[in-house]
Amino acid sequence: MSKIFLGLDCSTQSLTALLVEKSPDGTRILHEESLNFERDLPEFGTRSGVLPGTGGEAHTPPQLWVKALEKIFAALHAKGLPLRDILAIGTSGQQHGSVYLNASAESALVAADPAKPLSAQLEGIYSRATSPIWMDSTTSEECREITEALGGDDAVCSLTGSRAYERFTGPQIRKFFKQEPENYARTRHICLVSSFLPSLLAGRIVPIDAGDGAGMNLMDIASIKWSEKALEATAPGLREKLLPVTLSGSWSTPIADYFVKRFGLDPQCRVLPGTGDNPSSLVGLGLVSSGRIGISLGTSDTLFAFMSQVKTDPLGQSHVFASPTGNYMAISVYKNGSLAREAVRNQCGLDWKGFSELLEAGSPGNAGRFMLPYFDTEIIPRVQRPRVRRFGYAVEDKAVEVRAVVEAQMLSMRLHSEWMGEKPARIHVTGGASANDSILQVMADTFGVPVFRQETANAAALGAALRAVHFEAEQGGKPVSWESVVSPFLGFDAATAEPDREAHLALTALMEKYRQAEREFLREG
Ligand code: ADP
Ligand code: XUL
Repeated sequence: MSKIFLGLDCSTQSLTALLVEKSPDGTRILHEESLNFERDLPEFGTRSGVLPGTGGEAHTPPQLWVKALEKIFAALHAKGLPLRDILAIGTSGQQHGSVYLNASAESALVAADPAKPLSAQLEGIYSRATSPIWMDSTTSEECREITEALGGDDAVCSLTGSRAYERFTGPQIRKFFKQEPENYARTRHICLVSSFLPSLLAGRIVPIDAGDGAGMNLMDIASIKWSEKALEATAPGLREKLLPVTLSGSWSTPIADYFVKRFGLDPQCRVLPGTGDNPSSLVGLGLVSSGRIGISLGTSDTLFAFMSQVKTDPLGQSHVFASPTGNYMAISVYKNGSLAREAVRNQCGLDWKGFSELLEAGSPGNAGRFMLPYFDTEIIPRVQRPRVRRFGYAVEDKAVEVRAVVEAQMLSMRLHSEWMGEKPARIHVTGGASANDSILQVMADTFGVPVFRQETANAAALGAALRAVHFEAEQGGKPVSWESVVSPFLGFDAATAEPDREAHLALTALMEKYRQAEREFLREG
């Protein structure tokens, strides 16, 4: 008898549903369905899921997510997928984004009539028509105010896991309180995007999961509870507007009658609290024990690391979130990822095949030649004026240039993850550029560990479904290892790239030159 689980991921641009089937033959992905906000819900007028805004404002109407949820269930239902057999639903969402609900919200959710569209019945539940999302950068003043009230950057970072950032929910809430005090006062509940989705599914307001709670500058990262100090520094009366933080897997509630009657779900189906897309991807990428890091080579390069204990970045450049396994994770975002590799590829007049050939033709460590690759401004380390600096060669030397950009990216990731104190034993890669084996070889050589390519593009949705699998397995009363839940998706039979010892030594030597050059560059300002 097979069991079915649903994972839903509400990202910036799309909503993805992923069904996992667990049977005596193993666990597999049964179906993936995606809906694109701009293309499939044009009536909201978003561009790539975001309303046109000025001066760094990035908002999305929350009704778009309600309609998307209905639409994706309708699509799954129409395809005859076994919705009745879903035992549990895990959700994840773009981090930091917030939804503001008035006092009528909960009763409207409970009373929703399955004969009518859900979105039409929820139009009156908001105390703020649009939701600020993670791309919003309009709260520098509020970040400064919160930082000052809490005693400086280092104090905020060690209390909440990150310095105050414009996109984090606390500064966004403070701005709303300052600019619209009356609407703030009529706000009964503040949800995250990641807790709004399960609230719709459950027909009640669902608590905030610790993984995304850590993206608010409001949660004490060590105790996994709201920090009274941070709440006070943000806005008055905030405590009453937030449900308690919960640990992933320790809470669930039955699916709302609406989804039972309208789409045929089983009334016994459980809804879990939703987490952020990054903590969810941690599970989807199989990063459930020490020594595993994940690297996504997308538009930006992002490094995820499982951490058994809480530890914060002394330079405040990386974020620390709670992980669904009850541990922690660090996440570091490098802006000069694929776009920097593309800049070099284009400047050398190459396609990816030509780029890879030149990369392979060079020798690891580039005979001591290297670059500082700030084609754009950079987050880690903080560089505000784009500049590329080359050491020991000229830009015309294409082969050296191609190797220099990839080695610089890998060296920078290795260097700036030293503070995590967890030496990786293996790296799991995903994202568009992970298709390139030559780049993965440089990664394996730099870190000195094997690199495994993940086949799933939807790591966050898979992670959400696997959290549901883990939750259901533990209902038997015995603890179930996360390893057993993620292992069917890891493809550990063969590494995509194995490190070469000589190459690793050469790159380790180059890292010290790189460290020194970066330090001097940053000192120049
Ligand atoms: P996003 O962050 O938008 O999800 P993707 O993960 O889809 O991005 O990655 C897109 C990037 O992948 C492109 O910008 C491109 O530079 C890069 N890419 C695609 N194929 C290759 C390749 N063979 N070698 C290197 N980079 C590649
Ligand atoms: C993480 C962040 C983004 C969003 C994207 O801090 O802002 O990764 O979660 O969905």
